Amino acid sequence: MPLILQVLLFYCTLLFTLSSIPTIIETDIGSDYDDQFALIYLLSRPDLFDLKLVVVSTYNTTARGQIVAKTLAAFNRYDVTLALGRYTENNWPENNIWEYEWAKDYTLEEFQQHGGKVEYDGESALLQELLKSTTTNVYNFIQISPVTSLGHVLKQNSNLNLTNVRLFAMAGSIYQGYVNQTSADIEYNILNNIPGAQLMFKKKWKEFMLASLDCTKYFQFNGPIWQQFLNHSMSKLILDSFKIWYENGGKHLDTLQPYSPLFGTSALHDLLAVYLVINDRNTIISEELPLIITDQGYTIINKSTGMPVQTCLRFKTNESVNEIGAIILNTIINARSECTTIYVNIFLSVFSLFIGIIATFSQQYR
Ligand SMILES: [Ca+2]
Repeated sequence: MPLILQVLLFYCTLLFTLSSIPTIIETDIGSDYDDQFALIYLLSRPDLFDLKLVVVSTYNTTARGQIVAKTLAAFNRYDVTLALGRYTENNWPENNIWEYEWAKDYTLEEFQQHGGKVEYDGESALLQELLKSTTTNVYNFIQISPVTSLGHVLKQNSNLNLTNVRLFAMAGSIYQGYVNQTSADIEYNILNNIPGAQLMFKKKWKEFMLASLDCTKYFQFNGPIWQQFLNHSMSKLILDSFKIWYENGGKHLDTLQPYSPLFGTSALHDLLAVYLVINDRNTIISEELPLIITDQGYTIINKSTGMPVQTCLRFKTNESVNEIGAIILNTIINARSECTTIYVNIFLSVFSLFIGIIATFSQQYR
């Protein structure tokens, strides 16, 4: 991108974030593709999200960090801090970071040379950011990962006040499980760290909205809205990374509808958690449920001990997912071009005014 456009994009983003809410996201980006989609959508809405911190969690957090770094760089968002959660070994098949090839040549050192900020103690950085929340400085917390970094922070700081933080999480399964399962499943984000999830569900938040499997497994975009997206030059960032993820192993996931880069998306579980911030009651049916996490990892209703969680349970009509998809894909397509256009128009208006004043003065003194 030319330097002048980068500068315009940066200042345009700053202009938008003046009225948006400070936001933290915890993500295990790279394994499933939905984290990448969620992050790109979040970065496409600087009017809603003043993104402060991205924490990467579970297993190879350096590789996940590189994917976040390359995405932030694409949006010229070197003001956002990238925080690395604990690096751990594992034997889970889900550790395959199929998207890594897309970012492997963009090191964290290069990101920092470009102006990016990296915190290598991600949990400490997360705690410090959460401590900034006050009644007059409410935060969003987007949780789209096993509750690992947040889980450790909650365990070590049991008195941490989060009543000024709005939580939007992808987790759990209330009535329906994965794909065609018509009873509840143990959802992956919970299974991967049950103690962390239990702490998150016990905590008192300002607000807690949940994207559960009951909704997210239906959250796939395809058909005309996807074809229109493919034809737009601004979709390149998603298509490049989506193709690599798909070919390296993403193609084998079990989903309700078939998917491929040319046909449509896999189930974008995490993207729904970000979309919930809008509180779109025209398309989403949710209920406030008192939820707890059992020691086995099930998400169950418990009226005596469950904290209230506004839970997505289904979509209003069969068309609702397509309607949301059109909104999200158009937002991503237009984000950077619209932002730049606004600033170019402001610049041209100011320039025209300046020329007009010069012309007026030159006539007066002729
Ligand atoms: Ca995730």
